[in-house]
Parts: sequence; C-alpha cells; structure tokens
Amino acid sequence: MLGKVALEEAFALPRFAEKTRWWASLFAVNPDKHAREMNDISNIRVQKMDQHGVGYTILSYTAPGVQDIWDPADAQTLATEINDYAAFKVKAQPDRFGAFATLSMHNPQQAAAELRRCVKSYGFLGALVNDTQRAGPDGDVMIFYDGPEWDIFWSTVEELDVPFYLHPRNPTGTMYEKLWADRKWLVGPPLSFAQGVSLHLLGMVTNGVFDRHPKLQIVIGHLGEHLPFDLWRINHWFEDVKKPLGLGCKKTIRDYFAENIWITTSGHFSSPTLNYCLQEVGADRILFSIDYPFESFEDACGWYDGVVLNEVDKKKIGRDNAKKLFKLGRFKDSEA
Ligand code: GRE
Repeated sequence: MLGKVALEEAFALPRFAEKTRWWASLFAVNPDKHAREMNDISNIRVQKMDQHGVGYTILSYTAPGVQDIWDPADAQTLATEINDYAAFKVKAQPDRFGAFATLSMHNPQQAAAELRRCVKSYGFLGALVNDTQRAGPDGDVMIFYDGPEWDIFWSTVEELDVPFYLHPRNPTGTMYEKLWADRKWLVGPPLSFAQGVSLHLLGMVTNGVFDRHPKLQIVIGHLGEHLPFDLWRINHWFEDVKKPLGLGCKKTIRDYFAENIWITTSGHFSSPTLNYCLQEVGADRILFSIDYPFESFEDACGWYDGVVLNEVDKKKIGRDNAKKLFKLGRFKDSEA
C-alpha cells in the first residue's frame, strides 16, 4: 500500500550519540546500525519510506528521553532543544514529516505551555510522552498524569485538539531492583513496556481523566499494550465489582476505547492479533505504525501490505484514520 502514515517513529539528537549507542546496546542486535538510523532523519529514513510505501512519518524523540531527566530545569531545556531541532527538520520536508512535541512532564502548566508553543508556532501534531516522568535521582520518584493537578494540562490538549501518544519507558529505581533485575530480559517489549503504559492509561480511566476531558484522544502503541485482550475481563470487573465497591468513572472501558483511545500496530506485526483487535477495538480506532528503528520497515510494511482485509479498512488503518485524527494536508501518495 502506498502513502501509509507511520507515527511511532523515533529519532535522537546527534549530540547524544554515546547515549543512543548505550540504549541500542540493550535493545538492538546491531547497535551501530541502530544508532545510525536513530540519528538520521532525512536520508536513510526517507529512502526506506520510499522503498516501503510510507508517505508520511510523524517523528518523536526516542525513549526514555526527557522522561528520564529528573531535574525540572534540565528537562525543560532539553525538551525545548529537541522541539526546535524537530521543527527545523520537519520544515525541510513538510510533505514527508510531521512531529510530536517532546515535553518535560514535571509541571503541568509548563508542559501545557510547551505543547501550545509547538502546536501554534511549529504546527506539531500532538505530543508523545514516555510514560511517567522520573522526578528524583534514584529513579524511585515518578510522576503520573492521572491526578487532578494535571487537569490544566489535559484541558490544553483538548483545547489545542491534538492527540497525545503515551509511549513506554523503562522501569527504574527500587521498582527495577525488586521486580525486574532478576528478570532483566523481560524489560522492554516482552513485558515491562506494556505493563507500564497499561497501568498509566487505566489510571487515567479510573481516576476520571476522560470524564473530566471527554474530547481527549490518547494513542497507545503495540496493538494496545495488552489491553484489548483484557477488555472483557476489565469491563466485567469494573462494572460488576469495582463500581459497586466505589469506582467512580462514568462510562465503561469499552466506551473509553470507542471515544478516547487509539491503538497502533507499532512493533506488533501479527495478523491474528490485528484481526482480534478489529473485532474488539474496531477499524476506526487502529492506526498503522512501525516503531522504527527498534523495528524494521521490512517487517512492518511487508506484513501490513500483505494483510488480507477489505479495501476500506485497510486504507483506514494504513492512512485514512491518521489523516482524519491529525488533520493532515497533502503528503507523498496521500491520495494513492
Ligand atoms: C521504543 O520504542 O522506545 C523501544 C525501546 C526499546 C526497545 C524497543 C522499543 O526504547 O520499541
């Protein structure tokens, strides 16, 4: 399929080459290749997009990124630098690239102001945040965005009418030591990423964020971070047990998935799982994505191009849903 849109696609600042290589050493079989791909925006990436029918990419800063910076001033300075850099890169190829804002999430007002700057001045298409914000040197203190103090931020996201991508971050501090250190191969895509994001998103649901901000649109990757598989069970327990016991959220989990939540195919290229998500979540709420350079264009596009699906749904997931959600203008093969 030509003109696909991909939206969980990472880049790094070239000046952090060492850090990028270190992260790559944990997750990439060929760290040098990975670091090269991560630092590139306009060359290797565009060639791959052309080869594999990706018309448009929404760029975001790689994990753990600014969410790993515990000092609020340092985090804000880095977020600003990243956004200015991304804006410069996107401006050079606006028919191929858009960007998500990178935000320091130490302070709701400040995060809201930086998002506003990025959307209004740079035309960014939303924000991508890597799960909780680390807020102390030992990795134990972390900020969730599901409490009432974040209402001012979520109101701004609603007002700007842009989606918010909740992306994973690695476990740190005592949590890492107690739960993961003796099981370190489960950190990342095999388990910890999905656990982190699903906890955070269900925290938003149960703490009433979507009831107070009904227009909010949250995107999660990896075909829903295990949540679609559990929808029946979550719904059963919310409605039949937790609500009678006092859970206060107004709608059902299925309502929030229908009205506020999107899932992408990033890093999860399985037709049986997609078919299952088509039944549980529906074609109107699924978006194609790759997760480059942690995953390859070959795997993602080779799989999606071969998926057997009616033409309308295939285009919705590959392109049309993203066009609508992000109000995209023309891009390469946008009408193909
Ligand atoms: C990511 O998307 O940020 C990521 C990692 C490490 C492994 C896989 C992955 O940071 O998708």
